[in-house]
Amino acid sequence: MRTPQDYCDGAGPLNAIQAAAPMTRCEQLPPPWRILGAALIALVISGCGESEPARSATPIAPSVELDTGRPVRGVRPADLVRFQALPAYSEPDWVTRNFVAKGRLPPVQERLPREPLVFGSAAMPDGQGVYGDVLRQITGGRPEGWNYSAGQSQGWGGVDIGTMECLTRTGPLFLVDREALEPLPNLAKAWTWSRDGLQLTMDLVEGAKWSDGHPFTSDDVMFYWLDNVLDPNVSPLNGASDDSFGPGTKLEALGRYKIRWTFKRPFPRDYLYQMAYGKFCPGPAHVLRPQHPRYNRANSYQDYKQAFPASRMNFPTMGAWVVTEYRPDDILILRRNPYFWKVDASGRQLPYLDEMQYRLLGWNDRDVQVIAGGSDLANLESPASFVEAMRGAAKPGAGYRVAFGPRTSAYSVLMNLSGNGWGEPDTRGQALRNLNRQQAFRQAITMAMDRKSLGQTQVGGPFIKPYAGGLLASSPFYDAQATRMFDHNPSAARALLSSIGLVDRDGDGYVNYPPDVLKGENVTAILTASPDTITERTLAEGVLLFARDAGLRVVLRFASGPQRDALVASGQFDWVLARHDTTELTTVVQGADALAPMGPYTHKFHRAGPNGDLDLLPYESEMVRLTKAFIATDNKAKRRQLMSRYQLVSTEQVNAVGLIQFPGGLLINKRIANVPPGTPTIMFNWEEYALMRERLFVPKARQSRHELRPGTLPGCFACRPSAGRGKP
Ligand code: BQZ
Repeated sequence: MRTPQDYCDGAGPLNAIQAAAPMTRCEQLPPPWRILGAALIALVISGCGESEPARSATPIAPSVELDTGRPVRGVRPADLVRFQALPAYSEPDWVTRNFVAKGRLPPVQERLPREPLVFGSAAMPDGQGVYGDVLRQITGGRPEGWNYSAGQSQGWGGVDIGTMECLTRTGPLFLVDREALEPLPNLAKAWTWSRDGLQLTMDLVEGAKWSDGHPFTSDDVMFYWLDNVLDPNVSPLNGASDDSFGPGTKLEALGRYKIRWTFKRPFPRDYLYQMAYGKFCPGPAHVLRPQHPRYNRANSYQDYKQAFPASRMNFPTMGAWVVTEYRPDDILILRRNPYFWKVDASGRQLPYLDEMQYRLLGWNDRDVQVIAGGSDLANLESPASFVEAMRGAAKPGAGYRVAFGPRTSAYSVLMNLSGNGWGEPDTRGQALRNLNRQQAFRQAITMAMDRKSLGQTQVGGPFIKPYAGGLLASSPFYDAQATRMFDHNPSAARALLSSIGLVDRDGDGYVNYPPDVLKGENVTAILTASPDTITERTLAEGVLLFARDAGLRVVLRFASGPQRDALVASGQFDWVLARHDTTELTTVVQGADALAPMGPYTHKFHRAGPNGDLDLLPYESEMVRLTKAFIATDNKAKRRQLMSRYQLVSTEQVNAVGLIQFPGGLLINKRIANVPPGTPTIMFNWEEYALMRERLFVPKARQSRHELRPGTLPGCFACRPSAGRGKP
């Protein structure tokens, strides 16, 4: 007989969803009051007497370097990257000596494109770098395989971002002058719009090669588009679909290094942002196509997806590093790509760092390991770790520093707004969604939340601000006047619930459905959350507690990483605790089509049901109209006005229950140079993309002996193991 504790609310089994999805059983988690207690103690310890954190320009303690290096802001795109032939090129001496001189590798100028991508020194906080050393990182993910085009992750945490290159690049745009804001050239080195704006012709980098020396051409782009994005049997990682670039959009190759888009609406500049990481990052067609069912009848689409297991090394990439070694649940070793097509302004082929290591641990280990000296770089995105991280950095001789970025991190509760059967809800689930679709219910939930306490349970001080939902305060389009914040008011929340017929009829403290709905049982919402970080666990517990104060029964279902992603993507959720890991609510210009349910299958928490109809609520239709108008105009004032209206509608209607917003940070080993001050943990993309890790370097005097495979290069992928080029 299962104990009430099994279901975290003492009321016993609920439904298929709970039965279906293996959830973390609550008795593994200390009861909510114990976590809150612990956090409160941490708060007291951390909060009192400490000087104000990073916001207050003065360092927390003399030795805590909040930001080092020349502040780089308002950069013009061409100062950051440009394509140019340089008089001479160079590479690490050991590559010349052990590989080129021995005829095992063509000379560097033959490995580089006619005009490589050149990183401008002006935008390098510590100037041009030197070769050598390693970047050690941690990921809580695990590589599924190397077929990104067919949806396999390489372990997240920046692994994918380190190996995949895309048509344009947006991560570093936080450095770019807002007046000159446009995605940076990358595999597409230049583009021109037709006069009517319906066609966009792109020139690809000419003469660039995959890490196995095979030429990169428009064939790789067209294979990705035609046989992956447009193939209904294939779902690339990060969700590229024909919707991502506009229904009816065409792409054709005009030559080996020229492609042309044809769109249905003029000047869809927002699609240039979609052509960056994660939606348009082509894979090596010369390796993938032979496994694709359209070209290999013996293969199913599952065979194609799994044709490149994580155990196969040296999978060809266009990225700065190639995975050369993998020990499951232990480590991924990546070595410099000898064919990498980017250089510094002196013609030195990048990356500067010869090796990248990813230890395969838990997500919570990322910041812990930098503090312990076992890793060199981590997102500090768990507020519960802020105080410990700063304390450690303040210690004399600390090996790392803390660098806070803008307030672009946040958490919300997303409510499934589909009343149309998306995710095949049972009767309980359907009844709850019908409530999610009522404004009074959503407003009651947001009023029940005590955001101040939710923040304080994470960390004291000025880090965390209440988040109303909608655009984040750090967004250039944020309008405080248009932001409706519902203050914490449990009794007003109860009044709103009773105004829609939800009152506690059986005196157990929880409101019930009217007698004709689910025989008047308690209203129950299942909150899906990730157990991966302390922040997510304590926030989920907090939501449960504050909802209960307003008489609403919440049941927690913990599901981590890919499981949670699959549940959400298939609509199998009532509510989900969402970490803000996309770009539209900060940048707006990137991923704007995620601001509202623009298509039947595009939105995170409102999609079409089995019959294909998308049952939009009136306010959602207005949000769609406002977003379309925003995308269709370049007029800055008009855009600001549209987003103010969007903000008012989304916060007044409580499109999502915002909880907290806070600055993410970076923990950086002091060896590592060229980290732009104020790098956001997430803005136009994750920091791993924003940082341009190929430009990071370690000054000679600080170089370590942490490299595991010094003097080696990636072997070849398709040839017999013994023929490897790896070893010197
Ligand atoms: C950052 C990011 C880099 C995906 C992933 C992971 C997947 C989701 C999300 C984040 C991880 C880290 O986020 O948490 O800090 O390093 O990798 O790619 O959560 O499970 O599907 O959307 O970006």
